[in-house]
Amino acid sequence: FTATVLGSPRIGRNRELKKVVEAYWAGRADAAALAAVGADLRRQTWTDLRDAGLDSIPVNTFSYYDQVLDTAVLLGALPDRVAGIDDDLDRYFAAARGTDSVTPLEMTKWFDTNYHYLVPEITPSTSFALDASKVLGELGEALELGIAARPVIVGPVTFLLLSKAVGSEAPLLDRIDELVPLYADLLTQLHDAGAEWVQIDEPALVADRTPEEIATAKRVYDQLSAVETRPAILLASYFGSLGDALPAIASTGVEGIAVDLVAGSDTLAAVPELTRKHVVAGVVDGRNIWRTDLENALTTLGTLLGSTGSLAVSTSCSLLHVPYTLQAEKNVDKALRSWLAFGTEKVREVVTLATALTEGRETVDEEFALARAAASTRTTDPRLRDNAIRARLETILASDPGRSPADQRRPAQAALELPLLPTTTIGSYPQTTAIRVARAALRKGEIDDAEYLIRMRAEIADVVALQEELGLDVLVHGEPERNDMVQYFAEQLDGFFATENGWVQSYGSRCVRPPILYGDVRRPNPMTVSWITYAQSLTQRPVKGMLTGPVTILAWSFVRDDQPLADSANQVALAIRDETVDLQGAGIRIVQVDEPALRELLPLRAAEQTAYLDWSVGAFRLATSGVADSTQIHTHLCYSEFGEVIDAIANLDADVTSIEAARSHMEVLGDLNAVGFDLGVGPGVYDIHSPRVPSVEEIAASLKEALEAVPAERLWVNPDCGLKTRSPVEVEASLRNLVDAAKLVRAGL
Ligand code: THG
Ligand code: ZN
Repeated sequence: FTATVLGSPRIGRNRELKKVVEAYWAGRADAAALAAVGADLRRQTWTDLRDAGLDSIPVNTFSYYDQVLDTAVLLGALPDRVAGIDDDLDRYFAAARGTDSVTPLEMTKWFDTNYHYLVPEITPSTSFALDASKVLGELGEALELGIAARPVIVGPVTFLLLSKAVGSEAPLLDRIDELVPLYADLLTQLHDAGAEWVQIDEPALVADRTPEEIATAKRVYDQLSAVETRPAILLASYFGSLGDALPAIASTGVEGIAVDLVAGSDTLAAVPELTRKHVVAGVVDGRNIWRTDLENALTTLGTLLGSTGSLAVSTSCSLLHVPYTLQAEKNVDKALRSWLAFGTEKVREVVTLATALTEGRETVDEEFALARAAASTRTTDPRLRDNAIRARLETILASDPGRSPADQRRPAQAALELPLLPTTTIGSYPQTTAIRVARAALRKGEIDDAEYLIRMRAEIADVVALQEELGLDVLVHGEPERNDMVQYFAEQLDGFFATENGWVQSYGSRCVRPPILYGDVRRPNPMTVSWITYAQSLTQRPVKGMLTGPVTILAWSFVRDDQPLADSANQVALAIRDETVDLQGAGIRIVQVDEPALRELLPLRAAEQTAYLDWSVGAFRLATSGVADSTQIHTHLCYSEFGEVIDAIANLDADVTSIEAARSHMEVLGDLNAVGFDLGVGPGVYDIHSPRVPSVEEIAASLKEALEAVPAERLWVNPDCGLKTRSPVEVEASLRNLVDAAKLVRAGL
């Protein structure tokens, strides 16, 4: 084949799958309705890809929840605790979401993307068994429609490397020999069902792998390619370079290898075995939304012709990570529109490039001319270069001494007159029905800005009154005016475009609309000051200003590809810095700059991590060093798996850091101590992801445990994350206990 993509979005152009899945969970749709929507979406996806001109079409990329969970089902590796649930679909969703009596699988980030997968749990007693019904079903449906279907499955090496070993310390890759026969059997079944090609995804091979792991991968594909009756195997890599894994894989009998030529930089000419392989060249970026430079891509493809057996054009990874189509955007200006390509448009680029390759460039001259014209307006558009902003940034970067040392800031902040073990919350309060109703009414034009303001202020007043009554020490305004924090800031900053319908699946049925950062960042007006100062006007206690940090804003946006990410981060940081200074000027004495995504952007390869941590920490410090010593800077990080970023967290130099640590206090605090962290820290004392109300005793015990690792002068008391998703009743009860627990422990100091 000559033109393909590695996968497609599946949530539906209008989020049809999200809606029916959520209706099924709520008992408003039955399994038949769910199946019908799924079948419809698959048919539509495949026929669209075929009609666009692809000659090999990925199937089995559909999922009711997640492709890694589907792989666990394929291999008979669901956890024992759901085994008693008879219905297949209900068992599947129980593993994904839990039930009243069953905890769900953990969820974590899919490599360095914003997609989250469910982490299979493998125990010593897991006995793998093949259940190929889903992939065979989709293959059958597609073949019946006359689609040139290429089933896609997650490979055994990636499956084991992404799973979690439970009840054993041994590396899960040791279990590979249990999986190989299952995959071999699957290959034969797919062949017998009519598949000519199968795509086996092994993205784990683009991260740092030991020589032993690479040798294992080679052995696995030696064995699988030795299976007699099977489709041709396309080993798909994406999200980076294969590095040493490339010659290893190329030396096996697999027929095809997909390489990511956008995120990766493998030199194919250095691997002679590739002259006997079908190489699927990922030259169209599957993860970002920029129009491809066709000229450049065709040049790359041209250089590969000599070093590959045969060549196909593809996206660099599945299109799962971009919105369906630019056609759904009505409010994009003409210039910006011409620079963009979403899913549908990327498929067209793949076909154009494949046509240029096989039939000559002149047959698609028009497409090339359009791409060239767009590229040239993108270099000259004034929005991409604001010289005043750039000059100001340069000046600050060159002259900013940074904040004073922490031991100078501490006395300056004593005027806050906080007690030992100060109590606070992370920022958001429950998004009540009244808030949602007001937002919807504003959107539909049923109420005007003035009425919206009145309603949001009423929410803020309620939240402030509640916190005073509960006796919290540092208050927040509750963020009623924000739905998604990144979208909220992007809407107010020049240089960002917020899409109307650019939904991308984040996990399960949940989606986000990442804003598009296309130009230089400018903050035309203060973004949060009026909300925070209103809250502060209602109380004598300090109210924290709430901002999102530059790294998180970038991590959850589509970013510029025409300058280093570090430069974009500094521009966003400058806007956030200006906001902190304005908050301070308006009398706000504590400002929190959240970086929940600091860990998310960490490069997959260790060699690139130091540089990333340097610029990301630098951007945070730039954002927070404009204020006086007397202004207390807080930050919040959403996870406790610090690992390789622990030094970076200390280097953020925030006066107070709140972290998710309801589960293992001592571990996280011990890790922080080990890197010499000596600033304020608020390890979450209860888990907001559960509806359970923690008791006073429980929270007090948790605080006492924390006090064994951290002196009382540095310990803060807070939940482990924002309260947006909880009910008001749970929040009030939990916070009452939290304040009581803090008092109890304080009294014993
Ligand atoms: N904001 C953004 N990106 C994110 C997160 C975020 N990426 C990582 C993480 N947080 C993902 N978590 C979520 C949690 C909830 C939802 C989406 C991602 C969610 N989405 C609504 C839905 O699908 O119904 C739509 C929200 C909306 O209207 O904007 O609930 O916090 N940018
Ligand atoms: Zn959090």
